[in-house]
Amino acid sequence: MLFINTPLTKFKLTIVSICNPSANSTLMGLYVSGKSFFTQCEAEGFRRITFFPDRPDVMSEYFVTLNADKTRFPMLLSNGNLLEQKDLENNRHEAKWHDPFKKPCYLFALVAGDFDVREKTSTTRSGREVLLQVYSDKGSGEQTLWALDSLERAMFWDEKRFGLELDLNRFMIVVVRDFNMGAMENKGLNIFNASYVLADPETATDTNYTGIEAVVGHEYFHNWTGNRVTCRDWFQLSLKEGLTVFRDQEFTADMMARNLPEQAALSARAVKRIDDVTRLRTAQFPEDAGPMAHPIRPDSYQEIGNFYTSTVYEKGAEIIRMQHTLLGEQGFRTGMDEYFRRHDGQAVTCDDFVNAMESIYTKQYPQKDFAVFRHWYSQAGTPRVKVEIIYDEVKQTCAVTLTQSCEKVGVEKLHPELEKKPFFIPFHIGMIDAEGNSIALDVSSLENVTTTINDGVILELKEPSQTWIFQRISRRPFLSLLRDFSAPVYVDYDYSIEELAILCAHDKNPFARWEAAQELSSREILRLCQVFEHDEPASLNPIILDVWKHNLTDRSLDSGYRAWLLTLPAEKILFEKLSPITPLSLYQAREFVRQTLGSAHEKLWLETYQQNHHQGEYSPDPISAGQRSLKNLALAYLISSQSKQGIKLALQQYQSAQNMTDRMGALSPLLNYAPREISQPLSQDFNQRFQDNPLVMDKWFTLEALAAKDLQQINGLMQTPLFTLRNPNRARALLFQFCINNTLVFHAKDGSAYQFWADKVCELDRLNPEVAARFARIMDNWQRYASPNKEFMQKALQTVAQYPKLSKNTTEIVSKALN
Ligand code: HT7
Ligand code: ZN
Repeated sequence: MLFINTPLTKFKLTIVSICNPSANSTLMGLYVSGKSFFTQCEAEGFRRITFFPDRPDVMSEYFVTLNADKTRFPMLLSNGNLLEQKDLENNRHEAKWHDPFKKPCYLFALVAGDFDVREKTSTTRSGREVLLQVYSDKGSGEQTLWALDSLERAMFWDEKRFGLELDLNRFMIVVVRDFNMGAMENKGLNIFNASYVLADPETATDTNYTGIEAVVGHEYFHNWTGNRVTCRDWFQLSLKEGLTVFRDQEFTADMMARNLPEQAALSARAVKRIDDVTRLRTAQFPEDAGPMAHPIRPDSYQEIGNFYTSTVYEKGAEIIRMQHTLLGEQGFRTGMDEYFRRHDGQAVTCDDFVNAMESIYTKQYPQKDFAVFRHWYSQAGTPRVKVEIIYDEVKQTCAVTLTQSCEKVGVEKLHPELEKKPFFIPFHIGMIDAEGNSIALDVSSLENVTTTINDGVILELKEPSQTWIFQRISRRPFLSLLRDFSAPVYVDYDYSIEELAILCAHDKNPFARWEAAQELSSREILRLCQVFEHDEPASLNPIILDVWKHNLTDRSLDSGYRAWLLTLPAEKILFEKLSPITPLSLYQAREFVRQTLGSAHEKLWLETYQQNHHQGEYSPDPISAGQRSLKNLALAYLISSQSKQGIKLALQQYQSAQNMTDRMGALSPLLNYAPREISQPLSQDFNQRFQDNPLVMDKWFTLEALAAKDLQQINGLMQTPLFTLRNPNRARALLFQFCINNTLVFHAKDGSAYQFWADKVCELDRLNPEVAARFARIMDNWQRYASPNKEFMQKALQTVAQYPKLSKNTTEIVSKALN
């Protein structure tokens, strides 16, 4: 506590702080990574550096002087503009920086060290010259070209799409190897986890390239949505994060569709949307159904570090996207302009953002009310929308009724007096006939319909239940529902398998077509899960075989999109549909479907492989990346079904690979499914080849963690000299990946891996509470598992809860889970 007994007039306060950055393993505040100094101040790191009213609404102008040994720390960086740099006595030097913009202290940063620098000058749309720079550890400068170019693309995109220009003369990105998250948007001095900057074809995959572009964009876009307009308090975190995720998603979609003909552009956009929705369903839907469920604007927290969640980020982005859908592209842009007009330079709330959007919406639609939309900010849980239709052949009408519901979740359950209010759900639908032709939807006499998009319409569901009657529907339609995933909800509609098969093959909306394939295969896997639970003989519904054959051979579709159409739903998404969760039989069922599809269509997979296998110079563009993803998917199907030809192709691909996507695309299925004597030498080769590249060694640890057949192998990997818990990337690569994605070993019925998890949470907690708390969340949904897993999980959680001196971060997670 600091008491200042001075009259309430202007005064100067000097504080001298002494800290020990090399002993700081939390990676919050000022710390050492390699031989350099870095800071991480969001959310509450600045208070670890000096006394300060560390809140986002306290905004100050910073003058920073850095003074250091010139040999060890030739580069001294901070936010804003460099005022002067000069040599001092005793081989020391100093640099003075000034950031002209007032900012909260969470955006403060300093870096001191020796780096490779890649830079370019660029010109903003108003004609100002700006310097863009990427600093990375010595020897890695060759790998920063893609990041620097991505930064310039982000700069141009924000000018074009939102009219937002860079407001500084210099924009720096600095790479750090030890970092708790992906990157940090400090004003003018972004600090990045190396995994989101460094890339070259030999060491980075297509996913890495896309991830770098997206994260570089994300942090750059924060300069306006987060830095120029910031949060009043941390409950408003989604104000900047949800909005900035939405902006980075749109940036990636526009980059992916760039320069493509119309059809290919549509499918590239669909690929991006599918990817985002898959991420939402894998991480956010389970979160919204568990003990950590919270609205995108949480009402309470014990430790803000625990609320950098998928809900605040990804669901937050969906809530922004719905406003974009309701206002339209132009209306949304006007709303953004209005938001900046009202709030530039301020620390504001989510309500302020919605007010700006609402002002445009009510101008556009004076008779409509936007108020209900705010419930998305105050209520948690994933709503369900039940769809019912009545088709009248005589009147040629089709009545569509939507009914919404949302169970209480998380702390909402502790408040019986609370009634959940309806959400404002923009529900995009289309109708097709049996041949896949669109049925025109006449909305002239309908209310509560927003816009028509191509051949579909947006139904505005605001009440518990509403009906829309469509006229002149001459045939019983097939419903294409929640196109483009227009709202973050579950849809309940009683499709027949045959209807789904039609949609899988013909829906004109690429997202909905993929969705139909997911629904069809989900149903089959869940049915087979019961079959395996009861040890009954299993066989695959031939309709699935037909649909997969149709899509495998539909060469009118781009490869990248086709790869998604042919991918089975992720285990985590399927877990959400099971009550109770039986992880091992679900795993068995999913594998059975994959292997059956692999062997039944072996010839087609081999052909698909050949059609998409091209050697030549690497390019991360979406068409080439799509071809690699389809051919590697083909390999995975083939090898999982023990195809000799598939194994042979993978061995060849591994040996001749000229890029990391191909190398891993071959190695991963071999490690998982081929005999150990085939895969082991390749894994060793991979390890030897890339020993000196930490990011590739992370990949190796993940490959091994996912292929491990018992806990002993994981313990063995932890004993290798390259493993350390101090580096979050390494801990994530081995431990997180093992616990999240190696279902067979992690969920073994003896519960041994759960105790292993408990030990590692405690070990990690002593070093780095932020990362430990994230790791602890793996057990969030333990109550929904079947016995005996459930009891073993509970015991493991209790072990952690009883650990002496457990951090506040991890305590919040395990106590909520056990409650
Ligand atoms: N705004 C950044 C959040 C962040 C962070 C939060 C807690 C601990 C460490 C952290 N590093 C970065 C990242 C972003 O969303 O852009
Ligand atoms: Zn962010």
